[in-house]
Amino acid sequence: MSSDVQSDIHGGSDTDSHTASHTDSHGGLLGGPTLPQHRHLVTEIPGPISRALHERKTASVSGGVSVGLPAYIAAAGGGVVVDVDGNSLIDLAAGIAVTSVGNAAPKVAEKVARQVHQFTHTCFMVVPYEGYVEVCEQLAELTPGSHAKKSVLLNSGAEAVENAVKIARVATGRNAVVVFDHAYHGRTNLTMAMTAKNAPYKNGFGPFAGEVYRAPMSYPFREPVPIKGAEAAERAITMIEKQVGAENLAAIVIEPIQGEGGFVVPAEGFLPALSEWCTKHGVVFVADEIQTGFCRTGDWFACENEGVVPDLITTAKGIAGGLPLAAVTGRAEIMDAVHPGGLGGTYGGNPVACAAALGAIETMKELDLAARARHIGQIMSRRLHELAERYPSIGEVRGRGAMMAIEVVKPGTITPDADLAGAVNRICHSEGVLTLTCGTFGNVFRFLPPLVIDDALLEEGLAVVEQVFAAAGAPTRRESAVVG
Ligand code: PLZ
Repeated sequence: MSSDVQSDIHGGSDTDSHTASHTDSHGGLLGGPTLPQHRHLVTEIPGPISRALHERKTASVSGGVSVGLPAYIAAAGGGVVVDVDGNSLIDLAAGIAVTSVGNAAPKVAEKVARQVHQFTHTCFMVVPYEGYVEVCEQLAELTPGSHAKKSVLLNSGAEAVENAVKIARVATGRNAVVVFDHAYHGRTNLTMAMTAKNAPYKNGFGPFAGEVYRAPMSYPFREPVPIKGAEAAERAITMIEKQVGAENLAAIVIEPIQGEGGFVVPAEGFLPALSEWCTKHGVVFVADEIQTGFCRTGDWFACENEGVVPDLITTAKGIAGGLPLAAVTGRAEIMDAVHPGGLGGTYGGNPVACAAALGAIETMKELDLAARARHIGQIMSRRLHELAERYPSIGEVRGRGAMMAIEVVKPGTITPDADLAGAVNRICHSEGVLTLTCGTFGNVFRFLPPLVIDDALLEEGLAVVEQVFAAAGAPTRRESAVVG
């Protein structure tokens, strides 16, 4: 990267009213909330320096690793990511719901810097350190339920899900695991089996782990006949009882709002009914809150919305402001069912990642980011509903807090329109707004802004999305009325 690009970014005089209000304790560093909070394009996207880097990527990185937008990033903070060509993009992705506290958040950067100078690794299983214990104490305090809780720390979401299954199996002495249609739980062998969507996650990677059973999800937009949450739960429970048998079932694993599967919010009553059935039959209810957790949906955890208290909860992503950390937290007696030495890994709960998590959690508390997520949700919901009024290609606006999406369909039907969703996504990128798609049918356009994004920037990002819908050729209601 050229040094003038760096000085451009850093030297930007544009520290106007859009600059994030958090104080800058790192005057000399790139990134973080010191960056001007604006959309500012100086080249086409990706620009020439990014394109050159991408050639090197193509030559050196496995073709199996694809990139949504090949704009290479030099700095990021607040609600922007700045690329090596000096373009400042509005971040509506947060690295897939990870940098909820913002990129290079001051408390995270501070604690990481201090830790990295003290020690970087001992392996907690060899000689321990306080940070790991402190993160587990925070998890016990923050996750739903007032019962005694314990945790194990790991490196990735998939690893947390794998460990939740291991723990549930030992605690129950049973093998089977139930997951749901449209679920996403990771890319390791066991979690591939738990993930629903074949391409790109599973295709050709089998054979998959056994004893994983898939139950019907509550997906209100796609129900042939509208049914209540309790009825959808009954449908899943009948399948489980008839095809698996409660006596064989170790755990039900479910995302309270599905992430990669399409931001599917189950009908009210679905989660509580499943959780109650689990309690009655000695089945471990595992909430996979890897994407929904840590303030994203407007509560510390999405389960809280309906008062569901999971037996185990998996977390990752937002927990550590961008450093790799994940956890399984749950009822002390379940977590302690595992024999000594049964859980672990070289890097799990690495001290630098733990320091980052403590910085991120402190930031969430101090800035009340759950409230911020609710506020962001109000802004997004208002604008996306306005958009849906205009464009019948938007079949549904859904989500909660700072986790919202629109499902793109052929007007007047529920037939997915992945082409239009993809086109909108690509044009948003070239207009300087970093967005993502998701969904089993690839037709869900989702928004996961950092929770510290300022209102003006968020509104601007959503205004671009609105313009892009027209540019992508989406028919308006009036046009489709004429055609149809
Ligand atoms: N459970 C609910 O959302 C990760 C995956 C992106 P890891 N989602 C983003 C991709 O294409 O790989 C996720 C999740 C839920 C588990 C995971 C897995 O978390 O940290 O990616 O392993």
